[in-house]
Amino acid sequence: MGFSLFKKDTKNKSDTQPDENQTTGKGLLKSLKKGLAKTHEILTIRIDDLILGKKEIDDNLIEELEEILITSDLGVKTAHTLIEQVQAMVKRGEADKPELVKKYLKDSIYHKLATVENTIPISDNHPFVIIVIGVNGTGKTTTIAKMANNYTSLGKKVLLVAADTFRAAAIEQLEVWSKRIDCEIIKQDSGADPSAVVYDAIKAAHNRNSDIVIIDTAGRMHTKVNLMEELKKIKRTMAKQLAGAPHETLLVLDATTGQNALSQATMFNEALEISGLVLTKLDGTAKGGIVIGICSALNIPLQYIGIGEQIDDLRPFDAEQFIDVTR
Ligand SMILES: Nc1nc2c(ncn2[C@@H]2O[C@H](COP(=O)(O)OP(=O)(O)OP(=O)(O)O)[C@@H](O)[C@H]2O)c(=O)[nH]1
Ligand SMILES: [Mg+2]
Repeated sequence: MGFSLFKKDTKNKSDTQPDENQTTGKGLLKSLKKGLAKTHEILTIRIDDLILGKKEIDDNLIEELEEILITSDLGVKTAHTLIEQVQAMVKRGEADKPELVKKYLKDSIYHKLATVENTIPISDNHPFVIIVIGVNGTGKTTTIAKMANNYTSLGKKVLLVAADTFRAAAIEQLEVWSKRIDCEIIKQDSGADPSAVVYDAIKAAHNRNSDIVIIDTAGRMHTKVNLMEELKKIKRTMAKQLAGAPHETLLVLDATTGQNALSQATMFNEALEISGLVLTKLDGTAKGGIVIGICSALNIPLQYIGIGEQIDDLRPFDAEQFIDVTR
């Protein structure tokens, strides 16, 4: 059985006062709309304008549709695939009205995103180990704090692991969060081997009966082979110690990077088999639509979205809501 990170009646331990709109859903919809503004525009205004008054689907309409999708932030590959599918439908006689094409596009974007449920099955694994990776500054440590806060609020015993040993400030940052959330942390001095820190942490998790272990790693460029090897070593180390670990490998992507997020996801996935994505900073960008291309190209679910810097600003991703807001 799955275990959801979020519950509607979650009591939050945060001492910050989040924007009321943010928690009531109004603010969330606003953030989502802002982050996915381009996708919203494509699926509504531009396609509506295109099909307005048109009764049949001809080559011109398909061509213009393709142009709209390609100039969007869905990504070129996703746009091509969608058009090919529309052409095949028209050929088979399954879509004889432009309205049907619009409905098909919306439905297929939904299906590209709704591949996997947004739950983390922690119940079968004790401790449940999550490793969080990504390029520099995407929001890994902040996302970890948000997740830890939610799990703690649900009564889970969380152990944070400071495996970003590259900078002393990174260890301190996680320590500050652990105090604020009131959860345990495993750390060593900066410069320590991150695999050694993780080894200690898994041992500690057994001794302390931790439910969930969340490992923070140093930001790294997806193109740096030696740094990717370091992450592989961390994963090997824990797999030897605890069968099945890590149970979740989360890649954190910064929505403001747009198309570059796809190459990050592709390379991190090749090296480390990502199990879930987190898309952060959706509160400050109009480039969030790239995630549709990533989910469909790599078949990895988007688990969470970050919509601000506060501890409450993390939401499970809901494909239905995503498509609803683009209506
Ligand atoms: N607006 C906004 N800012 C965010 C979000 N998530 C993280 N940030 C901010 O992004 C900045 C970097 O966040 P960190 O969590 O330190 O990023 P990181 O990936 O751990 O960075 P490195 O460890 O240096 O690679 C901080 O200023 C965060 O407050 C978000 O969802 N929205
Ligand atoms: Mg960090």
